[in-house]
Amino acid sequence: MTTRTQVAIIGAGPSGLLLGQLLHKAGIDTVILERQTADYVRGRIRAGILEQVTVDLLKEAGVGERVQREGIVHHSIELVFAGTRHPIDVHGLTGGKVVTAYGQTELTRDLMDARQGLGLPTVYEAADVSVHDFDADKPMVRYRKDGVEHTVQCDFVAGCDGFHGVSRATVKDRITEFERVYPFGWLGVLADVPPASPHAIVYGNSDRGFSLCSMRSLTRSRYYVQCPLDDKVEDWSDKRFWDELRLRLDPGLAGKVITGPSIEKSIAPLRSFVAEPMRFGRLFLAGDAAHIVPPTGAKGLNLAATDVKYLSGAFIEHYRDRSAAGIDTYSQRALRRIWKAERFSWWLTNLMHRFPDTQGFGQRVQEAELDYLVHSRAASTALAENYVGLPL
Ligand code: RFL
Ligand code: PHB
Repeated sequence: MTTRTQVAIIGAGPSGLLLGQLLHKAGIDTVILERQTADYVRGRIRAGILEQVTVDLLKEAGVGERVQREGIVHHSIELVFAGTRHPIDVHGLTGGKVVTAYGQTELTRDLMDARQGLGLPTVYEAADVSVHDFDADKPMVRYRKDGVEHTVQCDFVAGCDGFHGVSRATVKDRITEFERVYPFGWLGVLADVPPASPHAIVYGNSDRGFSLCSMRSLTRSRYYVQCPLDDKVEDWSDKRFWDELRLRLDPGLAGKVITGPSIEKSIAPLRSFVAEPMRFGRLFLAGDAAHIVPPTGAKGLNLAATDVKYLSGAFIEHYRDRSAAGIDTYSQRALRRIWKAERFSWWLTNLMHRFPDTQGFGQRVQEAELDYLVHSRAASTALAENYVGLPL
C-alpha cells in the first residue's frame, strides 16, 4: 500500500511525538512510524527534569496543561560531598529561572493522548522501516506491518528513532562520530515514597560513588547510584539499594530517605556521543538519533526538545515562507547547542563520579573543584545557567 504525507517521522519517542504535534499546529501533515507497541512506548521510564524551554515548547504544542499543573518547580539543586550538603540557588543565580520535575513517561503520555485525540496517523509495530531517495526531491519510507509491505511518499523524513534507530545507520558512511564511554553505570530505582528532598534535586559525590535524589511527584521518588558496568539488576535487592543510597548521602538527608518496594529498577550505561552532521538532503536526525549525553545534568530529553524546536521551525519556514534558510542551517544551529550540553554533562559527570583509574592527584583536584564551585559565585552561576538550559 502507498500513502503520502508531508513529513514522515520515524520514532514515537518524545522527539517524534513533539515534532508531529508542532507540525500539526502549523497545518503540516505527518505520519509517525514506530517499531514498538504503544504500551511499550508508554511504559518506558527515563528522564525527569525539564528546562523552561521544554515546558514552553510543550505549551506551544498544546500539551502544556498537565505539566504546568502537576510538574514540581525547583528553584535550587544541592551538591553533597564530604558528608555535607551545599545548596545552589539556581533561581537566584540565573535571574529567576527554574527547572520542572515531570517524568518523561508523563510527557510521552500527554503527547500520545493529544495525537490520538486529533486522529493523527501513528503506525505502531512498524517493522523493517527503511529510508530511500532522500538525496532526491521525493524521498520515501518503507515498512512492513502485519506482513504487508507499505510505502510512505513524503517531502521530508525526520529520523527521531533514538540511538539504536535506522535513520543514522542509513547514513553511517557520511557521518563523523564523536564518542566517550564511561567506566560505570547508573542503577535507578523508582518507588512510591515521598522524596527525601522535595525542594531540590540532590547530586552526591562520596567515596562510595555518585548518588542522585530526584522525584516524579510528592509521592513518587526516583533515586540513582553509580554502579559497576557489569552489575546486574538481580545483584541489587531493594534493601541493598536503600542501604547504599543512605551511605552515599550526608547523615541529615540519609535520615529523611523513606524506603519502600521498588516499582522499577534498571541499570543504564553512561555515554557521550555526537553524530555530525544532522542533515542529509531531505533526511534529518533529531534527539537521541543524533546525540547521547550521560544523564548527569538531565540534558538528554531537553536537547531532544530543542532539536525539535529548530527542526519544526525549519519545516514551517519551508512550507509557509518557501524559504530554505531554516533547513539549510538546522544542523549547524542544533549542533552548536548540543555541544554545549555535551560539555556540561561530561563536566558534571567527571566532577561527581568515582573513576576506577583516578589516582590521588585526580581525587584532590575533584575535591578542590567542588569546594571552589560552592564557594565562588561565578562558578556556581556557571553551573546554574547550564543547569536551567542555555539560551536558544
Ligand atoms: P527515544 O526516546 O529513544 O525514542 C526513539 C523511538 O524510536 C523508536 N525506534 C524506531 N521506530 C521505527 N523504526 C525503527 N527502526 C526504530 N528504532 C527505534 C523507539 O522504539 C523509540 O520509541 O529518543 P528521543 O525521542 O530522541 O528522546 C530522547 C530521550 O528519550 C532521551 O534523551 C532521554 O530519555 C535520555 N535518558 C535520560 N535523559 C535524562 O535527561 N535523564 C535521565 O535520567 C535519562 N535516563 C535516558 C535515561 C535514556 C535511556 N535510554 C535511551 C536507554 C535512561 C535510559 C535507559
Ligand atoms: C531523574 O529524575 O530521572 C533525573 C534527574 C536528574 C538527572 C538525571 C535524571 O540529572
